[in-house]
Amino acid sequence: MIDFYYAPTPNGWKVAIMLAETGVAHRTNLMDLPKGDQFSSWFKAISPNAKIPAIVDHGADGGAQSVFESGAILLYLAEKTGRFGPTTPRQRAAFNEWLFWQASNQGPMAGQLSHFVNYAPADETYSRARYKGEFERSLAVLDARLAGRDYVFEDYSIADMMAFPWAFIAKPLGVSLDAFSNVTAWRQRIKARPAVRAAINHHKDKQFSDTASADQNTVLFNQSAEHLRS
Ligand SMILES: N[C@@H](CCC(=O)N[C@@H](CS)C(=O)NCC(=O)O)C(=O)O
Repeated sequence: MIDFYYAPTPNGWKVAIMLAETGVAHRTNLMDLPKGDQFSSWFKAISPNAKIPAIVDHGADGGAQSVFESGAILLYLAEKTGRFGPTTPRQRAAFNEWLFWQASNQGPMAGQLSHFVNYAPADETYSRARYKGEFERSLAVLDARLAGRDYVFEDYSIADMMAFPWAFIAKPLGVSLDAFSNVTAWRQRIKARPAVRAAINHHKDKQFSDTASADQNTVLFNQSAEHLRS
């Protein structure tokens, strides 16, 4: 049995998709991020960066195993189930490239764009333009990778689950996919999967409001080192 610490956000969806695709037995623990559940001591022992997603696998060899960071969780689940992941060292190197790329490029750039589009209190013209450009740049990288391919690798895999969620919500971030035809076709292909639809609808009613600005929510949007020390 796996405990899954989740909120309905792009990073939460990645793991929700993998759990739905593989059918691994799990229990979803919904985290109230605007309220600050992620800063509880018990949760920081599982996820030291105080962010979802995280899992605890109670059935791991040698006792319970906790894993934080979406890419690390996807690799762990791929290895555990023998599905959707690399099977040789050469493949592992290629998977790591695309998982690290998403976690350090596409994800943070889209996340900052989302912050300045949805939550920043005042006019943020410069910041919006900066992160829109960076997110579009990452879409161009993905588009080039997908030229002549249905998926990031030959078959549907955790590399697709990793990159899909931010591409899925590009439009509400003010980014058109029209110029990225390979990404558009890939996004449709993935969105059509029943497991993906189930995952992105998982506790959809608990999505936090796009109108809650940084002024209104000091827990979520005005963090400092103090949040991690307490
Ligand atoms: N690099 C991390 C990013 C995780 C992340 O940013 N999670 C967000 C939700 S999408 C979060 O927990 N935010 C709560 C907070 O910042 O306090 C991953 O890929 O797992």
